[in-house]
Order: sequence, then structure tokens, then C-alpha cells
Amino acid sequence: MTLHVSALDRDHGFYQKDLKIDLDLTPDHESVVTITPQTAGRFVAICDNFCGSGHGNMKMVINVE
Ligand SMILES: [Cu+2]
Repeated sequence: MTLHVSALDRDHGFYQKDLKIDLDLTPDHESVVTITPQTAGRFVAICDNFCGSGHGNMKMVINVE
């Protein structure tokens, strides 16, 4: 599975330990990561680069079926 990820407004991180994703995202640049999940499930990714007041609640979900 290949993910294409972009930041729309400012720098962000995109981190998910179990899927071995650790990207630094910048606006106007598409980051690409290929993952090979070993199990199905719901994986919560976080932003790990401080990006402002909403940073602490910035979570993204990757559903692997
Ligand atoms: Cu952040």
C-alpha cells in the first residue's frame, strides 16, 4: 500500500509507529510512503511536529482492511 500525503497549511508530522511511518510534511510537497501492514485494524497516526494550538489533538486514522 502506498500513501501520498500532503500538508495544506504548514509543516506537520505524520507518525504511526506500528506501520513504521515517520514523515515530515511541508506545504506544496507530496510525501510518499509505502507500507506493508501485517494485520488489519485501525491505526491512529499523530502529528509529531508542533504546528500550533490544535497540535495536541491532531490525529489521523488509517483503516487497514
Ligand atoms: Cu502538529
